[in-house]
Amino acid sequence: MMQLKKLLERAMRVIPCGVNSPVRTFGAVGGRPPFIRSASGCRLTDVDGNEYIDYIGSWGAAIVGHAHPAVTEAVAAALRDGTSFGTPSPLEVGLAEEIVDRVPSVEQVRMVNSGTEAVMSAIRLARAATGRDKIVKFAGCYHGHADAVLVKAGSGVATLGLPDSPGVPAASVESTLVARFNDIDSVESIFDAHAMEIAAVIVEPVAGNMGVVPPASGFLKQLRDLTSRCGALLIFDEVMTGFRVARGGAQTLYGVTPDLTTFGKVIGGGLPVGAYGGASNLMQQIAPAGPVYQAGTLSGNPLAMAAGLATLQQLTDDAYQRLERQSADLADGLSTALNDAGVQAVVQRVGSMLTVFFGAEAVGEFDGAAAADHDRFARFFHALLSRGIHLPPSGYESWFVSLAHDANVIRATVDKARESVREI
Ligand code: KE4
Repeated sequence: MMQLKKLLERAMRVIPCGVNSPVRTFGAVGGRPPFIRSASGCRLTDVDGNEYIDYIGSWGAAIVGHAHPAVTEAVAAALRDGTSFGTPSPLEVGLAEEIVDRVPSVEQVRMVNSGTEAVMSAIRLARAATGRDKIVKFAGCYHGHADAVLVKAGSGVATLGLPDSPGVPAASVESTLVARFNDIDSVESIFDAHAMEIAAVIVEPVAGNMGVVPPASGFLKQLRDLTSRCGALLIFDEVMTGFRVARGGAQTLYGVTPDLTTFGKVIGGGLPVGAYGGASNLMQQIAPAGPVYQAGTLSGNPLAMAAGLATLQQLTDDAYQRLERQSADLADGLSTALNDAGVQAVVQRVGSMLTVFFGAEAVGEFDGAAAADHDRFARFFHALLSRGIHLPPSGYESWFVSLAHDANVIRATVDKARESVREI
C-alpha cells in the first residue's frame, strides 16, 4: 500500500486529480484507484504487487488480452525501425486495408489519434458534404470530448443541446440536437422541426457509455430510413463496438449500413489510434483530395498501426466464437448469481461487452440507466475488487471480455460475484 499512497500523492501534485481521464478516479464508486504497473492476458498487477482479473480492458482496446505476444512483437519490430516519420509508411496502408476488408460500408479510411478526433472529423465531413450544420445525438451516448458532442439532453427528449461542461460555448452546441435512444418518435419530432438543416445523426449502434444498451429491434433501420429520406448522413460511432461485437462491427451484426463510421480502441491495440471512413465519394472530400481539412502529426504512426494490425489479425472467426461463448457464460453466470441471491438486477450484453444494472429489469435508454441503483453497483464493485476482480469503476460503463478470459477465469469471476452479492 505504501507504493500506492506515495504515488497517489505525487500524481495529485502534478496531474489534475492524479489521473489523465476522469473515470479513472473511482469518483463514481468511491475509494482510490490502484496504480497499475503491468498487465498480461486478462490480469492487471498494481504497484504493490496485487493482481486483478481485468474487465476494463483499456476501455475496449485490449480485446486480445494485454501484452499479447503477436502485438508485442509487432510493436517491437516497428520500434526498431523508428517511432514516427511524418511521412506515408507501409503499415498505415496495411491497417487501412484490413479495416476496408472487414467493413463493407468503408471504401476509404483516414487515421487519427483518438476516438474524439475521429468523431470531430466525421461530423465536419458530414456538415461539409450536406452543406448543413445541425447534428442529432442521443442522451447517454458519448462520442468523445469535442465541444459539439459534449452535450446532454435538456428537459424533455428532443431539445437544443445544453453544454455539458464549462468552457463549451453555447454557440458550439446550439446546432446539436438531443434525442432519446431507442425512441424513433423523438428523432422524427426533431426532423419534423429541422429536417433540411440536419447534416447527420450520430449514434453508438450499441450504446456502451450509459452502460450497455442494445438497439431496440428495427431502431437502427428506422434511423437509416429517416436520414436517407431527409438527406442527412447516418454516422455510426463504432469506437467501442467496432471489431468488438462482430468482425465487421455492429453494422454487420445488425445489417444496417451507415454513411460514415468512426473507430478507435481495438484498431490501436492499446496505442493511440482513431479512424473514420465511408464511401470513397464522401472520403474524397477530405484534404488534400478535397477541401475538408483534417490533419495530425502522429496520424498513422507505425507503432500504433503495427499494434492495431496485429490485434485485428488475431480476431478470426474462431476468436469471435470464443469471445461469444465466454461472454455468454459470464453474463449467464452473473444473472444466475444475482437471481439466486434475490437481488433485482439485469445483465445486458452484446458480444463481449456487457453491463450489470442493479435495481432494473431492462434498460432501453439513458433515463433507465440513470434510474438504476448505482450505489449498489459501487458496493458490488468494491466487493469484487477486494476479491481481485477489477470492474470498470462506473455503472455507466461496459465490462469488456477478452480472448484471454478463458473458462477458468469466467468461472472464478462468477464464483466471486456470487460471494459478493451476499454482502451488498
Ligand atoms: P477517445 O477520444 O477516448 O479515444 O474516444 C472517445 C469515444 C468516442 N466514442 C465512443 C463510443 C467511446 O466509447 C469513446 C470513449 N470511450 C470511453 C469509455 N466509455 C473512454 C474512457 C475514458 O474516457 O477514459
